[in-house]
Amino acid sequence: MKTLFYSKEIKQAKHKKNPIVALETAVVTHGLPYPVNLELAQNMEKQVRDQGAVPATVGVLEGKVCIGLKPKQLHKLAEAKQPLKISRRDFAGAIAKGLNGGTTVAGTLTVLPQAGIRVFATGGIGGVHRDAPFDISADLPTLGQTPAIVVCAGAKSILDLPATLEYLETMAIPVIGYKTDEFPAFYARTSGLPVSVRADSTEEVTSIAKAHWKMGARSAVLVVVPPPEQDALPEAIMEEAIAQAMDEAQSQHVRGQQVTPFLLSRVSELTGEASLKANLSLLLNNARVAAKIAKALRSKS
Ligand code: PSU
Ligand code: MN
Repeated sequence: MKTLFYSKEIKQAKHKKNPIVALETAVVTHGLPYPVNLELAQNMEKQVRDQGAVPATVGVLEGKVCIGLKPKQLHKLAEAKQPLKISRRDFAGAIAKGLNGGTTVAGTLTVLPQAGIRVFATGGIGGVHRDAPFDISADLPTLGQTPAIVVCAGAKSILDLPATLEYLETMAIPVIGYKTDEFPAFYARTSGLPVSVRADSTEEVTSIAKAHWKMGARSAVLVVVPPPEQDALPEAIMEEAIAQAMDEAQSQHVRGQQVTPFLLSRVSELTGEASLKANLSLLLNNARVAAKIAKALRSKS
């Protein structure tokens, strides 16, 4: 059975060994409303192309796991009615039933080794939830099992960030601060928490990743990039919105996979346009940095 369906562009890029950057689609199906989600996905692909790399947007359409989406397919996913949120465990059901869905960080990571893609850009990773330490995103163990360079803006402070960093340490995942010593908190550039190693260039990132894998590790390296200064929000502004969103989640009995999208959209609503601006800005920035890393990785190997 054919499991992965590659676009023509990705087939060619793989053949020519061009730098490729994987992009997730849970942000399209569950992170942003239509049509902002479609524009964002198209703009992330453009950022990657402008840097001379090829975007491989990953998504599931009618049960087919696609690596690289044609413009029409991306549009379909962005407009899909009740698409699935596809983490690692959800592929099986989606494939067997022929459904549509956006892949989370864990979902996207799942296909990368088979697709031979090493670099992946996203907004923020999932983690250990506050007040529910048994709710741990599958992003964390999957990062622990997948040799890839994952570029993100840290994790949102809707999560327990110290516990999330502990889990990353347990899973042997270097947390590389890109031009920073501090773990960013998605909307905010700071969290007061340290990264495990700092890199000041994309070449330094690839040197660290290669050394990690040469030492026998099979885990990812996480590159954390603070959101662009002009669009970032202060840490304190976020906290009030997060507290309220968490109260609402509890009183409305929001559970399981719904927790993260619920908290993210409530925090966005409560903080207004500013958080949306920060969100879009950091996603595009991460795509750019990831494309540069993919090029640096190619040019040295
Ligand atoms: N964190 C964010 N934005 C996001 C997500 C997380 O700041 O869009 C999405 C990602 O796709 C991530 C997923 O992989 O939510 C994690 O969901 P869960 O906590 O249910 O594993
Ligand atoms: Mn969860």
